[in-house]
Amino acid sequence: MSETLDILVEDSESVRADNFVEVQLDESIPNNVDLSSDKQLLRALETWHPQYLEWWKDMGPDGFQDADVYLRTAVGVDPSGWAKFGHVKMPEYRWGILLAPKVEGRTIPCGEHKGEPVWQEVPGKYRALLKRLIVVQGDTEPASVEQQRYLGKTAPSLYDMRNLFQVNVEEGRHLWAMVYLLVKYFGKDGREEAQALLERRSGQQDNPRILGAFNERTPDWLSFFMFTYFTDRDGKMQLAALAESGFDPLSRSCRFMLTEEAHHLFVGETGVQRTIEATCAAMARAGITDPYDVERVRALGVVDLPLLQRKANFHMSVTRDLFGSEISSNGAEAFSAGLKGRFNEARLTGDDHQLQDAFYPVTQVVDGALVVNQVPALRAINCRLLDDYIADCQGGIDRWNKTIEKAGIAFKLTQPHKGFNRRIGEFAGHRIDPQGEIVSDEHWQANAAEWLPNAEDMDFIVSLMQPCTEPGRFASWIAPPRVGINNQTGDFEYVKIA
Ligand code: BYC
Repeated sequence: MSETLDILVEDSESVRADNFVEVQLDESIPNNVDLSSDKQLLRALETWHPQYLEWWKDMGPDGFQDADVYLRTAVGVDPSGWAKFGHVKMPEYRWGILLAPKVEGRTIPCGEHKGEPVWQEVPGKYRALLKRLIVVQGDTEPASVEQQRYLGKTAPSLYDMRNLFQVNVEEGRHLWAMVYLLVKYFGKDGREEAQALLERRSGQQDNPRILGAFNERTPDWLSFFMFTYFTDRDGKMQLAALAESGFDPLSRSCRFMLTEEAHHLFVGETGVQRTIEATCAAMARAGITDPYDVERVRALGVVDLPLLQRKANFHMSVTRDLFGSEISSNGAEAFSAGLKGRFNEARLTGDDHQLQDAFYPVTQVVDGALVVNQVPALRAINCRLLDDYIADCQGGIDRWNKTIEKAGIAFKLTQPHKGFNRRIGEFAGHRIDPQGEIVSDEHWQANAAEWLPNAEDMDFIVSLMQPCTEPGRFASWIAPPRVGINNQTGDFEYVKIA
């Protein structure tokens, strides 16, 4: 399902739940993988389940475990009716294992095994590589819940609070999806990895989450919206690449996860959009047209646009690091093995999907200058996915800019240069400004506060983050949504706080 289509479903239609495919909902773990016929697997998952609940209670939304939240629960995998809505206490959410339907006759879309039937079991010689991909994917899911743990307390409305919790429970379900694969297909190792997924902690020094961005803080709602727009979009791209996997159970898991991911992107895009709407409206009321008249804009209780740009710069740059090094032998290996494709691999035309003789342009720093070099395409797989990601980010940014333009404010949000503020890959260790100029360390230090959120910005944001929990009310800095979730009215009580 496309991002746009899912947004339409979420926003304007009541999602029907009467048309699902073979999902056993009344079992202890709802599933469409016939869990009850595999007693050993069922036992392993039933052992993991209480540990997962412990983790959820310790690290899930703080202070809201007893609240009744209007949540969407996946009850099937048919695109026309896969979810139902209702008030649920989060620890009682029905986290299930749902795979998209099998595509009969599916073949491996890329790499050395292109055209061979997809694997239903783990291909022995790629076991370690495949397990690593699943573990890395799985690790991001609980990490994001941990990062967002305290946000409920400063929610700008019950509508937003509900969206936060929806994202959180679905990240929990995505963890279940990866744990199912580990436990079913990787024996004892897999069970140990499933355990370790509950033990690492975002930001913890001794046992951190695997990837950098998932150890950063998500301290406020602007970070949350930027995270769900930019970082969940890495989720979209990576899940789409894994949905092309020759290991069919991984492909099917990721295909279904993508339907849920679309809502997370919607939360991010509309969250930033509504922030911009509130800013533009307040500026118009006060007769302010200069977006850099920051002091006066902030006095109105809204977020100034230059601050939004700095927030976006931060989230874009740390998320770009999640694609790994632009030139990577791991990336080449995963593609050649047929374990991970490019974005839309099966639908790409114009090459042989094996890329033995192909090249791809990669920007590199050579002798203090940025140079585009043609690099063997196999080794540049990560770079290509990153470039596709950067292109995919632009749609929402253009829509945000339209709102600013319509308000008559001369300001445009932009994406910084690919090399800006990077810690992984070709640009790591270099100071590159948002325009793509290589600058000295001294110049960077003198200007960083213009490019990335500074201490004053963070203090201001904290001052804005006052909770607003009366049904139908919104904090000053964010406009109400155009449509309620599942078409609910404006004053609907999305969260009944205990
Ligand atoms: N931070 O050859 P390299 C989501 C490690 S988000 C720390 O450069 P490779 C979600 C790398 O692990 C999607 N370490 O790159 C979003 C490797 O270590 P090992 C998550 C990093 O391996 C929001 C070493 O550096 N899914 O779903 O080709 C909310 C050399 O690696 C980083 C996936 O990422 C970093 N940023 O690519 C909730 C898909 N980058 O193995 C959820 C699965 C690299 O030598 N993962 N390293 O110890 C992958 O496809 C790959 O693991 C990566 C890295 C693309 C992440």
